[in-house]
Amino acid sequence: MGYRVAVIGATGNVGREVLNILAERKFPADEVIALASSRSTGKEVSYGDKILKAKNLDDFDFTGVDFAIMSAGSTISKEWAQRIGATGCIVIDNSSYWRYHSDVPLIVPEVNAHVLDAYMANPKRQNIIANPNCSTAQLVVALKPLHDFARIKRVVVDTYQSVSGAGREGIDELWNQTKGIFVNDTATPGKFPKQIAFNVIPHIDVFMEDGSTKEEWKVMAETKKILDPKIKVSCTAVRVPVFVGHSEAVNIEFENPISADEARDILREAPGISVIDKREAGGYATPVESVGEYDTFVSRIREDNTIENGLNIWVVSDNLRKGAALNTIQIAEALIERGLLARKAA
Ligand code: 11C
Repeated sequence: MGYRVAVIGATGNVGREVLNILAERKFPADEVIALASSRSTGKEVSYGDKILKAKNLDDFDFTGVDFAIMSAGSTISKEWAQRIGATGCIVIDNSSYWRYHSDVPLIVPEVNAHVLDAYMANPKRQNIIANPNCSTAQLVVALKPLHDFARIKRVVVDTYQSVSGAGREGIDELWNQTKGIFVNDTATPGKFPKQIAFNVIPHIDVFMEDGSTKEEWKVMAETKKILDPKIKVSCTAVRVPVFVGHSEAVNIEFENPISADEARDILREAPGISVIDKREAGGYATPVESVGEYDTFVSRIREDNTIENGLNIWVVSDNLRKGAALNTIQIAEALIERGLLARKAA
């Protein structure tokens, strides 16, 4: 008997990727159940060579389900996660709702899988594990091995985030505006606050009191929670007209010396990272190449001589995969590999 896995929000961009990756990685599932809101109940989604019909979340009984992977937004996660967790099912939540609760672990397995050991040993746990924001996930994968070597003091990150981070409507808006501009020179903003086709927008999520956006705040708060609360993080988050794949220009200040060559060697050995760093035209990763990949790509590794112990790197990843669906499945795999759940054979 393998595991029973419920995918909540199965008809959305991330939910579909969860189903694809469960099949690709041959996750030891005996049964995979696609769940959706009443509006999407009955829609068909692919799981490997099977077609699943989405069932209504409202009517579903989670008894005997091992994992619920939730990608249906904060409102649904707020309403459902504790209820599902109380049945003994492990909820792995993609929304931002539970991430900042002190009793909910926020996990990127390459960085802090060990946190799961203490969490699962706690009899008072709610069985909720949070998945970070996509921009944070790829950032901490790249920072972790460098932090272990030379201790990071401060990070300044500028993001270049694809429209798929804003869901199906984001993808449709870039497509429709691009066509609109060619056909009749019009681009009507809807999902995004300004034209996104042939433009960039320095605004993702709502504005906070200090002038930052919530996306920028998330990158700061989540990096501290996952990697090290002592690291100072400054972020500017920007939406760019790319369908899939987030990029980040990252400036890092370390306590101890680290050369570009040392950083390159460390990153080459690090889990979840591919280094593509030739100092020539095309010798770096761009979002287009990241699509469909599991790894986070690191390029343009160079010393920043304007500060002591400074480095610049360029980090690119598929935001729907490492930034969302893949990371949730890696959390489930980490729980199994670390012997934190009853072992089952597929
Ligand atoms: C974006 N990063 O690109 C966002 C999407 O907190 O999980 C993910 C939001 C989140 O718009």
